Amino acid sequence: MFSKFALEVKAGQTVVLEKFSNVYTSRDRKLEGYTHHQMQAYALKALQEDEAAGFDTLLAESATCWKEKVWDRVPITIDGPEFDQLAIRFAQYHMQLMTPAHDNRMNIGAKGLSGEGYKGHTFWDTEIFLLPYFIFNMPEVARSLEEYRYLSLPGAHAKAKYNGYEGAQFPWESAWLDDGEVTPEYMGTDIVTGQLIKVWSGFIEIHITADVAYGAWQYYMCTGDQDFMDKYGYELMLDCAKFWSSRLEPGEDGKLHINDVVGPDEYKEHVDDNAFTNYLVWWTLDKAIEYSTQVEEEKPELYSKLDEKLGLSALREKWTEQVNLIFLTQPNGNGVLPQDSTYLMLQDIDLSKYKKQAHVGGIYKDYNQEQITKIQVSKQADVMVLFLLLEELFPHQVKLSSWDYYEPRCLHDSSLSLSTHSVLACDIGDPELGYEMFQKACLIDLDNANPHSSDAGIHAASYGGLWQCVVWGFGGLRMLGGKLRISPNLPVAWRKLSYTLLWKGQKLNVTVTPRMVQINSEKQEAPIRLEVWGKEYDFQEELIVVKN
Ligand code: IFM
Repeated sequence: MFSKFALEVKAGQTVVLEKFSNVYTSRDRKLEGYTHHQMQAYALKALQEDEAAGFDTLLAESATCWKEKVWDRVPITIDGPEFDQLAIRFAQYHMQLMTPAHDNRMNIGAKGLSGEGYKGHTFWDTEIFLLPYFIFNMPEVARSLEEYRYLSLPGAHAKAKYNGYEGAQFPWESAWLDDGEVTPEYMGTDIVTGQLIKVWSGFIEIHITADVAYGAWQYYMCTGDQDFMDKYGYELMLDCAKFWSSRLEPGEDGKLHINDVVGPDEYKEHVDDNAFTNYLVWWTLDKAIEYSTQVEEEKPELYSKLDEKLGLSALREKWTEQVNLIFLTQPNGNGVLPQDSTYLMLQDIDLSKYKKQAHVGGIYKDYNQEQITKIQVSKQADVMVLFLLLEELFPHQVKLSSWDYYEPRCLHDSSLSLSTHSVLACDIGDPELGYEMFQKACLIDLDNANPHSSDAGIHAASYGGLWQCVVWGFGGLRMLGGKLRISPNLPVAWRKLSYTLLWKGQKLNVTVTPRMVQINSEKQEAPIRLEVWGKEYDFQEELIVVKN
């Protein structure tokens, strides 16, 4: 719809044009049952009210709302280069704006609300990159995102059934609740064959089903929201385990394998035993055994409901037989954890041209996907994400050797990659390397030298990643096996960092300087146990730890 305005202005005269607009859709809960005309009337009335209030009033109201809901509620202050502060605020701005916190039938699109890339679909980006920000700062929003997954179970059941499996197999790309899998089947043209490229993720990038289970658990561990678990969480996690149990394949070695998958590193298609996938599947089954036993003992009514829905008793027996047979790859002689059964044996080529590339995806100009799959080159963090999620399973030396092995082979062609590498660099004791990665991650959408990188929309998950760099990497925050740890690692460019977090409903203010961490609890509630720089503490009001 076009509007034309004509007016005469004198040279030097200022003209101010105020435009009021609003958007309503038939999916808005408050417009349910409205006819098209009723919706139009509703929207028009709202516009007239806005116009009557005037631009300045609306601007002031908006600023107050942002201040109360975001800047005062989740204050993050970096005493260091101004750009770093700007970048984290830009990340918070987008995370707030793009998250449909008002409606649990919706989730976050991979491009937020800023562009049409990925058609607004939701990926693992939510659970692994964005959810932690909300869990630690706005748990009610995190719960809504989790409820979306629960409400999407019918689509996940349909996908599992279609593929000949049981339980819930979550779609790689997800949209409206009952849509099920919405990943496009083909995209782009193969430079070698000239044919359309098949998008295998929708068929075999199956780790999403473990990521969903992990997200629910992380939410529960940090918030202690038992109501969520009773209504949704247990069922969600157990249904995921049910799928995995039916997906495991017995091998000739007596182990259970997961063959023909795409792991997080999408440059490797049709691989067997992707480490990230297998370890998280093992973790999901382990948790399912623990929770189904616990629910049976402590909540018999809930247990019989879940048993009726999922067939829990027989399942637990199967899970117990399976869990220790799952093939879990072990570090090689150099301490490197193999990403899958073939990666370390693939051809090594000189990647310097692509490591220096100005635009992502340069390797596709020289090789097609089939060829890339045969080269030791990664699109994004894979084993590194595993180290982040199940940190306590892997020794320091394995993380170090694996970082040194995989990072030079990783092109960071996905915007999800740099932040994980940054956090891991801090974990292996190199915050300067972490800072270098963080600085690059800040530029993903903010780089003036690369103005078209966001044409299809901003890179939503990278904003959760930036928060992880600042608060998890440099700020040292982590939930590990249900326990809180705050072991900061400031880069030299930062003199001080402060942030807040919610731990089981208690608000904590954290201030970090290079050699000190101070943690204050806003209300003196239950004592909190946490680990700081390798030592355990219990505190109620204030804890100050100085580094030796
Ligand atoms: O989920 C990601 C994936 O890991 C890499 N390609 C883009 C997707 C959406 O952000």
